[in-house]
Amino acid sequence: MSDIQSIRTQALERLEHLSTLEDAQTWEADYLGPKGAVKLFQRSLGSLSAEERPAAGRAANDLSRELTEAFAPILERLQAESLTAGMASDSIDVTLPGRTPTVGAAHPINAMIDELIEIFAHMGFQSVFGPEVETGRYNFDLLNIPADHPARDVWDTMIVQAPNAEIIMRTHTSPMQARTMERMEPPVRVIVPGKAYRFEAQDASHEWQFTQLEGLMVDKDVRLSDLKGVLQEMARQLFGPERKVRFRCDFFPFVEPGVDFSVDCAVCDGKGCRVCKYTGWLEMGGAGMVHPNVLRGVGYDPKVYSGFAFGLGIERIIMMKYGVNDIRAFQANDLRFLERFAAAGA
Ligand code: FA5
Repeated sequence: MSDIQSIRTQALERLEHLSTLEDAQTWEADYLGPKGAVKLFQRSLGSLSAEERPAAGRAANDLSRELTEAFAPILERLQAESLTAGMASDSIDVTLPGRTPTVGAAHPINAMIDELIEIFAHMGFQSVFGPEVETGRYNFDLLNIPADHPARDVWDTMIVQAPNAEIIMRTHTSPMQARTMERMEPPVRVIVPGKAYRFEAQDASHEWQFTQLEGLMVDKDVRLSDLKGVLQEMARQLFGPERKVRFRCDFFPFVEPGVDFSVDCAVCDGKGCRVCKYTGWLEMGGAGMVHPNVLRGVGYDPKVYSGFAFGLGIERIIMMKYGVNDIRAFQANDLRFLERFAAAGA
């Protein structure tokens, strides 16, 4: 019996000093495990006399219960402490700032197309889209540019199907004028955003593939002043309420009269700066009253109907609005350039 007393004293004494989960596991094995002191004592009961055995057996059972009960809360506390320590050392540092996920944004050209669609929708224009691979008939013939016309040379055409150059990459969005009028009766009020292609040397303001916005309005009594009003409104919406539009005579075979149109420079307020090359004006595109031959070509009677058309370069508008000085940046896929527009909410 003195054995069991000393096991109890020693076990309770060690229990008080347990400070880690490993210590606790060792203690449990030493006293309560299958080879622990209590079990060994129980196994040794057989060597006792018949009188001593019952009391010793009871004492062993009492001790086993007492130690189990005393050990349980200590084990629970050490397990909880070990879990907290593990989380602090090898998992998440909740104080670190999170990683911002990369969020995509529309390409500046697509964002500008959306902006233009919205502006023109408010003026009653619907958006239509057409093929980038065109026939000479729509790209030239129906636009009053016959095969032998010198103006055909102005458009540096990319030929898809030689030798008669009938299938080409469209050199402008104007072929959609005839395609739209063939499908619709007046009144016609459309814009056509889309890609155009020209076989020309690239520089800071010229690309071989670029984007245009065509506009076409045909009805009874459409006048040059309507064209001016529509483009003025577009410029105000794009660049601010103070903007003015300027028209100067220009030649395009499919309009009569033909004009080029510019907007006074928003950067210097028309005073002259690097962006507008010190002229105070930024050229945006060509325009004019639809030529009677174009109207006739699609079966409209020019004595009844009149209309205006315009075509502008979308990259050039973005360049003006955001001060981009090289058109080649739009297709270079440099994220530093593209992210500027995402940040501007363009
Ligand atoms: C035309 O393409 C005519 N179709 C515009 C038009 C439509 C006139 C309807 C009358 C009536 P032009 O070649 O000037 O015209 O091009 C119009 C605009 O497209 C230019 O002012 C410019 O902003 C843009 N552009 C033309 N060529 C390029 C190019 N290589 N790179 C980038 N933008 C270009």
